[in-house]
Amino acid sequence: MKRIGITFGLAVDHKYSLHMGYPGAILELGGIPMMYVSVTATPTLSHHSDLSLASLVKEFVSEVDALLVSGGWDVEPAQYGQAPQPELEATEPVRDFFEAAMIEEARRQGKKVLAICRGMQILNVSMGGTLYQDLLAAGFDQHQRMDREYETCHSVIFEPGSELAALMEGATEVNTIHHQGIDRLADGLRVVAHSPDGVIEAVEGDGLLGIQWHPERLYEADPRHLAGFRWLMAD
Ligand SMILES: [Mn+2]
Repeated sequence: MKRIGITFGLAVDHKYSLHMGYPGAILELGGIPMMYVSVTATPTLSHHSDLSLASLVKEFVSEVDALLVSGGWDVEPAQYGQAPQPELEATEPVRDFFEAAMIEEARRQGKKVLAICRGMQILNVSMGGTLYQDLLAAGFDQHQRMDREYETCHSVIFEPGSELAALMEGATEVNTIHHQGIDRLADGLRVVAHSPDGVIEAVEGDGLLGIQWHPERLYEADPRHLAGFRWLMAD
């Protein structure tokens, strides 16, 4: 059975959270979800504080067959060289560094990475790309539909030949609960789906798949949304 490492972060201060659909989808496909909480690797009270972030993520990634980077709050704009704009919402700086290190290590070890919502954004940023801090402010439609997180809200247009499109078996309607999105795409990634108003909704790269919508909230109603997870679990 494949072991899939899943990263996650804060719900509110001092409390972690992970939508149950992420491990749920892995279990649905016969995999073992392994949860890796975002850590700094600098425990202040430890007498064994010789763990660097690099050595910690090396251990973590070694334990799994592939990596799933889950959704969450905003990416810190300093990560892509920008000052915060007024529309910026809560950020998770510790998580930014942790997940960027996990992604880098997974790529080094030749393990696949599926990155969802914030995950796709940190994937792009960690490889040198930038984000729109707020899609509405940048002139796009409203993509933040928390009131309909389990429903499809807009369509996506796939690029011909996309691996994800083939796995989706014709499903093109998705949910949308993000207010940030990819601006400049990182080298090594290619756009494979966008929304009608031009927001990048999925990217692919060598062993990399990024999805801006939330299939972990849709697969129970429409199993075609297991597509990304199937890709992650495949050899
Ligand atoms: Mn969207």
